[in-house]
Amino acid sequence: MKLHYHPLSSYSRKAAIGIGLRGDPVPLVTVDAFAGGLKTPAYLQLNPFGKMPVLELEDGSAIFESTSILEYLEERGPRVLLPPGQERQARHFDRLGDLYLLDPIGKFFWNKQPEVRTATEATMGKAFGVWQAALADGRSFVCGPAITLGDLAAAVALHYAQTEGLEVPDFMAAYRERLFATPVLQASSAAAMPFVAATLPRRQPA
Ligand SMILES: N[C@@H](CCC(=O)N[C@@H](CS)C(=O)NCC(=O)O)C(=O)O
Repeated sequence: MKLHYHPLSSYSRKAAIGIGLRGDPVPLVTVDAFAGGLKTPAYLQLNPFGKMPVLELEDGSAIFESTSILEYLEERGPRVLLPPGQERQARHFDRLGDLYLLDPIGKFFWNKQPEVRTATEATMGKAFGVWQAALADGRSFVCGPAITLGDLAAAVALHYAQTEGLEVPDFMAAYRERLFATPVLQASSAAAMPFVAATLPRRQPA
C-alpha cells in the first residue's frame, strides 16, 4: 500500500495524519501536483477526478477520498479513529470539518480577495460555534480525550488559519494547541511549511 499525496494538500494531510495516528506502515508518495502529476493517465487510472489523496493497494486498485481511505483502514483494524460508540460523532465532525472548515480555508489560502475572506470567516465562524458546543463539557477533542477522525480536518484547517493570519476564537486556539501537541500533527505542519512559502507567488493577493 502507498498514499499518493502532497505535503501542502489539506485533504492529503488529513489522510496522512490519520495514517500516522493509526501507525500503519504506509509510505507517503509525493505527487508533483504543480507539474501536472494529478492529470497523467496513470494517476487518472487511480482517481478519475484527478485529486489527492489516493491510497493505492497491493493489487493496483485504489481508494480515493480522504474519509474513505481512513474508513477503509479502520475497517481493517485496529479501530483508532472511529472508536466504538463514537462513530456517528466522529463521522459527523469529519464531514463538518471538510465542508465548513477545510473547504473555505482552502479557498482563502489561494485567494485573498476581500469577498473570499468574508465568506471564509462567515462559514468558519459558524463551524466554530458547533465545535464550541461539542467541547463545552471540557473534553479535549470532539469525541472525548483522544483525537479521532472528527478532529482531523479541523486540525489542518486550524493550521492554515494560522499560516494565513485568520483570527480564531480562544477556545479554538486552545483546541489547536491540544491537537498540535501530538508529534504526528507537528510533523504534518513542518512538512507543509516550505510549500506555504513557495506557493506565495501562485496565490491571488487581496
Ligand atoms: N473530497 C476530497 C477532496 C480532495 C481534494 O480536493 N484534493 C485537492 C488537494 S487538497 C486536489 O487534489 N486538488 C487538485 C485539483 O482539484 O485539481 C477528499 O476528501 O479527498
